[in-house]
Amino acid sequence: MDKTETITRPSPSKLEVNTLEPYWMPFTGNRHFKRNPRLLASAAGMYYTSDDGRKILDGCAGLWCVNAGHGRREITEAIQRQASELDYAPSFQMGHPLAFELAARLTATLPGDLDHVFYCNSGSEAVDTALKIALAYHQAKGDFRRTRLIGRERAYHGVGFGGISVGGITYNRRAYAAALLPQVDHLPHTHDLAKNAFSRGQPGHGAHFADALEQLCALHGADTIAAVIVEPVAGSTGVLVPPQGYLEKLRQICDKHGILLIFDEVITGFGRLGAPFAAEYFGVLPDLMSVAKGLTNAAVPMGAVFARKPVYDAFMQGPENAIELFHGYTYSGHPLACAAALATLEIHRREGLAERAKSIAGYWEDAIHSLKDARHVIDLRNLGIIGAIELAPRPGQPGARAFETFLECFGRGLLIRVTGDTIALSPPLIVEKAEIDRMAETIRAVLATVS
Ligand code: PXG
Repeated sequence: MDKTETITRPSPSKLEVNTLEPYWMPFTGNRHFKRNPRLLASAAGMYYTSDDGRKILDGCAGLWCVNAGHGRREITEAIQRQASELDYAPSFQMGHPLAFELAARLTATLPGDLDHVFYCNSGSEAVDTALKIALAYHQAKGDFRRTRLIGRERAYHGVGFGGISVGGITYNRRAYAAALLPQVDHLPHTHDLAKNAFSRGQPGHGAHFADALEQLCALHGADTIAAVIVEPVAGSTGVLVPPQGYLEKLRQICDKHGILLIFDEVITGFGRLGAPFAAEYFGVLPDLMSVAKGLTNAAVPMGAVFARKPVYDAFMQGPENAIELFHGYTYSGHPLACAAALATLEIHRREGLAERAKSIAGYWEDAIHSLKDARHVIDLRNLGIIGAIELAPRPGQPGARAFETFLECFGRGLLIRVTGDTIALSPPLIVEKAEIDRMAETIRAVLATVS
């Protein structure tokens, strides 16, 4: 597009886009997008409205983050009130009441002795924070050999150097290979189509994938490993549900060897599985938990790390005025984010969103698995209000079939996410049965037209 060209579309929101060129879009084919722009102008409940006035059913809660649905009035008002009362307070050596209130409310709802909260601004920052706390924890305890981090193949832990180092998505690492963290190793991923295709909920086969941690302990020396980080349900890589017994086994091996277990709950947190957190859903308590997204219903960026009592306590030593952890962000516990999070938690509590998700999860599972005979489908996966539809790749063109499906669904008023040749669905937890039906019907119809 010519740089001076002006695009002005008729729009109910009067959104005017002067030029698309200057914005370097994240994880987007910029040239394709700018030739075929897809702009969202407003949102309410389960729907976006595009800039040309079409209603788009949100099949992925934005990017797995708007769990309570769009445009929640209480959240908007809380942000507005907070902005006029206290716009910002320094986060180092100073505080403000809402940050403490939010931490107290969060920890009251967390399982086990996860009773401290460290704030940041995104999932990527939450992951890097959790990894740094894990490393610093062992140092604080005088266990200076534990410097190794273990991630997993196909994992997505955001885009910081820590996150891509423990992450396992090839394209996210390749260009930065020279600068990845040293002393990182990876568990195998748990995807086993031959044994587990079309599993409903947790697949029965594959707990043994956790035994690879014992092998890494033997290889590197268990006493050199600081932490293992996993997504309880891997999302971005195409929705990989943990096999039955797998997470329990990881926990046992970590306990046996004094290794910290980190759950990256950026997408599984805040009701997505039909429980407040995956830790509760699976009955496995991690030592550290990274969250973001649903924490504020995405209305203001915010991330956090939850730490168990012994982790926090290990740092609380030495002179009282000494800084215990050399880490933090200008916007840690930003007042607007805290206000949004408190209002979000109140909506979750009042509307019982995790319970609601649980009560509708069976219907969701049936809808996902109703696509078994749809064209191109080679696997269907689900847990809580997460669904995945894996397509056979078009020969020689990996990802093309799913991307065309995404474009065609958008044209028909349904927003889905695709990664590789997998369609991932994660609507807001307020989704109604009729909307679930529409998602399945639209995808079936579109797959019939995609070559
Ligand atoms: N950890 C996990 C498990 C995530 O899913 C991040 C960390 C990073 O969060 P931030 O806030 O830095 O983006 C994520 C992010 C998708 C998709 O469609 C998933 C994410 C982000 C964008 C798209 O699968 N997850």
